[in-house]
Amino acid sequence: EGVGPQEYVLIKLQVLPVEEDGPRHAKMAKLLEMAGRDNKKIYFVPATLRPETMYGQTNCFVLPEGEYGAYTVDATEEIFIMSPRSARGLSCQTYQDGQYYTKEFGKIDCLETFKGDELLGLPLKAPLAKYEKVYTLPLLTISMFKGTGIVTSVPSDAPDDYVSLKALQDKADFRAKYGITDEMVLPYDVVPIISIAGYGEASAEFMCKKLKIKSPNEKAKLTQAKDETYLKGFTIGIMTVGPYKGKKVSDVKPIIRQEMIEAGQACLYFE
Ligand code: A2H
Repeated sequence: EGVGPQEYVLIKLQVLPVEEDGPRHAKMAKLLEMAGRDNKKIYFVPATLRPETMYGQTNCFVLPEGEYGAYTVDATEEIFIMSPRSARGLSCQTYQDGQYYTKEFGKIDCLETFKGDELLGLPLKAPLAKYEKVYTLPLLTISMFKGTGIVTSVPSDAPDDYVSLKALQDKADFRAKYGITDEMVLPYDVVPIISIAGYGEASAEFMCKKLKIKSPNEKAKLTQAKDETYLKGFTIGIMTVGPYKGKKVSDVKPIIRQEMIEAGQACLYFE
């Protein structure tokens, strides 16, 4: 795509103690215990192009059939959950001051592997989000060849996220199939965060309703909704929450990105 690499912002969503006893979260419970002994935190690290929308996070998506790993990140002394492909990519990139993410360039340390299914229904702490706790939910359209294979969900501004969360909220059988409880989805209303003239304060929801998009499989309509909201959000969007309330998205996007990086809530990833 285009010239040069794409810059993504990896958002760090911290894994909270597992809430169910079953076998599904056994590996994560063990990893949390081990990490706790070393005073380390474990994070899901979705890649995003829209760091300024993190106020609107309602959940985090993983691909149920995807293969993921838990990787040591020496530069931050943390553990990242991501695709093996992105872990290799990250290990060849610098964190700060020319220091690599991993101790040695290109050397990755995988502590555990997971099938996406084993990562569903986990509680996370998402930076800047209104909700204290959000859950990992299934998204079947995730590509394991892009970003980290994990997507943080902002249904107010991402049409894909809106229809996917809505499908889980509307369909009890869809939730049941992936072991997702009512508590993990029903309390999570769309959070209005960016006002766009003519599109209201939740442009993705507005466009999905206008185009009558009912399912994550309606690719053409979703692309139309995405193209329109993405461009408009950046060019004429105004923040309606947070410390930059009233400011233009195009002005504050780089500031919010930088603040999140400096606060240890995010880091950069190129591919
Ligand atoms: B964006 P591009 Cl609010 N599979 O983040 C599918 N989608 C992925 C992905 C993967 N492996 N990795 C990242 N993404 C999503 C926020 C957002 C995003 C908003 C609005 C639009 C938007 C919240 N989700 O993206 O192909 C991530 O969703 C519109 C394209 O590299 C990421 O940014 O251009 C975006 O797609 C990266 O897509």
